[in-house]
Amino acid sequence: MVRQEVDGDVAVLTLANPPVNALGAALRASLDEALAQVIADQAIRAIVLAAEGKVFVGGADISEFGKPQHPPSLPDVLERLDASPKPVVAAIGGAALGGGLELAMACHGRIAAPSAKIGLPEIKLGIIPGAGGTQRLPRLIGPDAAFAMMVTGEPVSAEKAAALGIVDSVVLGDLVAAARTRALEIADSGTLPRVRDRSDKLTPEAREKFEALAADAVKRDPDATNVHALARAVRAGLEQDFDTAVATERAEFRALVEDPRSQALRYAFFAEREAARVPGLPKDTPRRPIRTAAVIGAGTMGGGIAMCFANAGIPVTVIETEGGALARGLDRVKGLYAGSAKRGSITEAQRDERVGRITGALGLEQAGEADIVIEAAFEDMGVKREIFSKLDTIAKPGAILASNTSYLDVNAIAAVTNRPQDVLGLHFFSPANVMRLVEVVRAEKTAPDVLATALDLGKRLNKLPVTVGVCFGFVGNRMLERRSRAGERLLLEGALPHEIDAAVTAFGFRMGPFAMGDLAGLDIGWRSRKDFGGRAPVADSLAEQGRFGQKTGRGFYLYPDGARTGTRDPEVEALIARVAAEHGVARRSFTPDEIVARLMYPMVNEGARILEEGIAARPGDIDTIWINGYNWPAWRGGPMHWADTVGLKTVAEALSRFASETGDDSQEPAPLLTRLAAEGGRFAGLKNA
Ligand code: T1G
Repeated sequence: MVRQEVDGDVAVLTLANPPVNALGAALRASLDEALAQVIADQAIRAIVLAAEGKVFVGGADISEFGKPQHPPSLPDVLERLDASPKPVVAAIGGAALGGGLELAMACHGRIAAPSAKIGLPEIKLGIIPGAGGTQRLPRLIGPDAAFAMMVTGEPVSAEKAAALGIVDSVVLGDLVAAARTRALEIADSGTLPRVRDRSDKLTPEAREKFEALAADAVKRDPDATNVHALARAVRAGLEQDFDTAVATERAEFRALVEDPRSQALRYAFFAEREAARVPGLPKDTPRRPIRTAAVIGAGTMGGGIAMCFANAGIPVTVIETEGGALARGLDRVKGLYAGSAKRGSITEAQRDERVGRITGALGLEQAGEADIVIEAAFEDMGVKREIFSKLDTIAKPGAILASNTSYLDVNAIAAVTNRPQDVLGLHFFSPANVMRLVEVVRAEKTAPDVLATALDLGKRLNKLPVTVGVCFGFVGNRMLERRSRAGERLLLEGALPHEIDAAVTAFGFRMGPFAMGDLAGLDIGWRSRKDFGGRAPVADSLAEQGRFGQKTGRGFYLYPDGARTGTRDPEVEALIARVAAEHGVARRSFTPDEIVARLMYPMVNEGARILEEGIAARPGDIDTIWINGYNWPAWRGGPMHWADTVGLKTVAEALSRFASETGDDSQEPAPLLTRLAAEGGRFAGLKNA
């Protein structure tokens, strides 16, 4: 837990609690005891606090929240540092996050390695720093800069941390030796520079800037209880003495730990990491080397996928069948990189490096040397089967053959090759170079090493790969189809497009389904329904009139003069009434809560079926998909976690009611949901399916 070494009259304490030195109860106790010993040891003049592994301290142990706290608490350990008559200097060799940074700020000095990331990400977990962070950071860098850092939760580089004044210096080479020197310098100086004693940064100007930032933040997200709490905690530090303000912060923090938003965000944090573990896929499964890639299709998706490889340093060939499409695709990619460089999100050198890793080529035979080939061609089974049967003879032995299909049967695609074990789906989400989620579609014959390689590749591409099984729409789109169908039905029953969109955005989505449809283009769904069957009477009627949405200036809404936000169109509302009459559907008004239930419960029901069929291994995988692929509000934890908070009995009873109201018996609760509801169970209680 904490190793002690003595080097002359300096004690070096090294935290060792893999994988991230999280400050769980055992580590806190071990650190507290070690500090007590070296502080009491007359032979020791100064102390260095170091850590093992690539992370300095990843924060408090999030898995302990909401459970009985074992002493000493982190504030107790920091009080020991405050009371220390000897200097303690932190040697920050890696990420110092949350409680890790709070620990370092309670030291008398901080030396960082160039690779260290420094931050207080608590806001992302629906809480705020709870061990002095809202008090010490403002004393180091001012309440304005501190609030700005804490309200986004984004870490800064070691260099930036030094420029701000969070760390004293950034040192290449032997970090502990540098920290040792600094600790002895402080010991020799005869003074103990405690952050809590500083007030030079707490100026009226800085306070004014802080209050303006706080007002903005609260206005931007009025329901974010933790943003309000963060403002109150920082303000307390400007109005109360240090210890009183720390107590204020602690009270705010403890209240937030019990907040359902924070419980959902902490659930999502672990669900995302759990998704990387595929039941039955041993950790030591061999991987195939991926040194080069080929993407078939230079369209929006193909170009975006190619950018993911180029961004990860993997050379990639983009293959088209004709020169014009290839040139247009490559130009689009170059334009995207130019935009990023112009905005400063990448340097010009990075732009040129990444563009340089993407080669255009004509003809499938150019894919012959690639370690992985990703097909991103037209969403048509005939096209895909033709491509895969050719790739079967062109791709080198052992190459992984992946389809970026959003819906289609990957087993049927694999079946046209003589190497079904090398075939799987990699369903990227648009825009592929931005969205983190990738549904890794495991076909019946996909070999374990191919799946393991694809999951590692997903992480290497800085994506969030979640393993799913083969069915129409896999997990995300299969559930989305249920919400779309429910939305269409609601239109016929009397809820207007803007009422439905308003209920969905109030629920926490960035956009409602109809505004989203107008943005994506109503022609896409219309064509897909024509190919795969299914009817959306209102959306189809609009598409048949050429009302495709923003791209035609009219869809569910009107977009006069290229407006980006739609306005209500009486013509559409009259059309809906006509279609409802044709279908003999009586109309009535709906409350926002009814709209949310009618849209989201069928999704949850489909999620239950997906679990029953083993298409997803666990409810957390479904939630991870919806938070990262469809912008389900993370503070609601995803559809399955949210259903647990609603109560599965409530959900099941409502679904039965919807089935009888709409005559659609596919709304009847799935057997798994019925069983859990009857037992008073929760999806969270399910072990891996
Ligand atoms: N607590 C418990 N487990 C943690 C953890 C944490 N803080 N951080 C990571 N893990 C686990 C994670 O679940 C995974 O487990 C393994 O470590 C590797 O994680 C009092 C209250 C540090 C940048 O929010 O951002 O301090 O799946 O895959 O990609 O004010 O982990 O292997 O079983 O993410 O190398 C604030 C959260 C806490 C940082 C490393 N701290 N962690 O990234 O590894 S609240 C955070 C991260 C707090 C104080 C407050 C990242 C990382 P498993 P990983 P990585």
